[in-house]
Amino acid sequence: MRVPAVVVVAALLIYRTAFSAGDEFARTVANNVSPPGKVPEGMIWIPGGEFSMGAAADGGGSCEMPMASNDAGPIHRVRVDGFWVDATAVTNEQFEQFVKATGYVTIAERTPTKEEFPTAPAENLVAGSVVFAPTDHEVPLDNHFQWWTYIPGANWRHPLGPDSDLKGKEKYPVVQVAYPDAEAYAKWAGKRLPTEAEFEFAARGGLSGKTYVWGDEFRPNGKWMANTWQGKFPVKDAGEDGFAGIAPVKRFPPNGYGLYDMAGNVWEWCSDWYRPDYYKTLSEKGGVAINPQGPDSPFDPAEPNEKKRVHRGGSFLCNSQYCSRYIVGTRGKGEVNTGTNHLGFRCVKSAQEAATKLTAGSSTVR
Ligand SMILES: [Ca+2]
Ligand SMILES: [Cu+2]
Repeated sequence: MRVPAVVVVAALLIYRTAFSAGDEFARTVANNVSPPGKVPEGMIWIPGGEFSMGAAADGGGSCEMPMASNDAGPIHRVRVDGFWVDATAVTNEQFEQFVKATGYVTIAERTPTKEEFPTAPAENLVAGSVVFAPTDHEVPLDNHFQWWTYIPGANWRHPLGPDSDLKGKEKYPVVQVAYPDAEAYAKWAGKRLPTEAEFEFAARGGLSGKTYVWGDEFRPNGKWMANTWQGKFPVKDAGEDGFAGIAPVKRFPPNGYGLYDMAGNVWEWCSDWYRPDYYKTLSEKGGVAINPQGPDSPFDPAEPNEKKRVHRGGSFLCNSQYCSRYIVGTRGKGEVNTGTNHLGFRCVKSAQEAATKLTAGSSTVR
């Protein structure tokens, strides 16, 4: 099943050539706006501005789903208004506060109903979620069901299944949250989920067209900059970066804006519907896309019946063999009601009104 390296290289060259036209990054021009008012706790002011969005290469893989086209291209010009963003992914202790305050029950904790899944046998209608399990031997990387399994009893309190818990994991990102769960948390916190454009603007940390959120070198001076996978995927995570599996927040250096784990550790929900051709649509319109919110409806040709939203950032499972989506600008996607143990979120807060007042006629090049 393994493809000779020479074929891969040839395919990559053809691919690069085919996609090179228009794949050019221009400089990030940040808005010249001061943070409006007091800093909300745990958040960081992102000035917003104009930037080149997308990735020149898609990293040659796609985590859960094989991909027919480069959904992170073409590179196109986008402008976002200033906003606040959580410095880290939402942690277990933060999510716990929300649940305590509201009594909220996450999707993974709810028993699926006969109405939702009319054809499923009754014994399959069990609350649970999707968990990664390493394989005991090398496998062809063409079928993600080899390492993803639906585990009854898996949910945010038991991220790997009923036998797992959150003891000592207060500062770990909450996982096993579906999109409506993340949305409910955000609403409670007086925040919202980021658009994909906001996420990428924040992730780039003021840099323009770099491969990673910190620059062009994966390990500058030998330093690990993000929690990813080392070793043979999906057999054994060697954990050379200090973590085999998920890490607490703030264990790797922040990006230029002071944001942690904008690449690696856990994927994060964005509010945009997923369509692989969305950037193409924006790019064909020409000009600068202002505060893009994603397409009006979701469509993934790989699974046309599923409603998916965008995931960003990549996770501790990302690796150069299968899915290198810790590369900034690359995209992920997921069915809205499905959580996994490598998917979390962080929130943003609009400062649009205040920012508009401040920017009137004063937008300058940084
Ligand atoms: Ca790791
Ligand atoms: Cu990945």
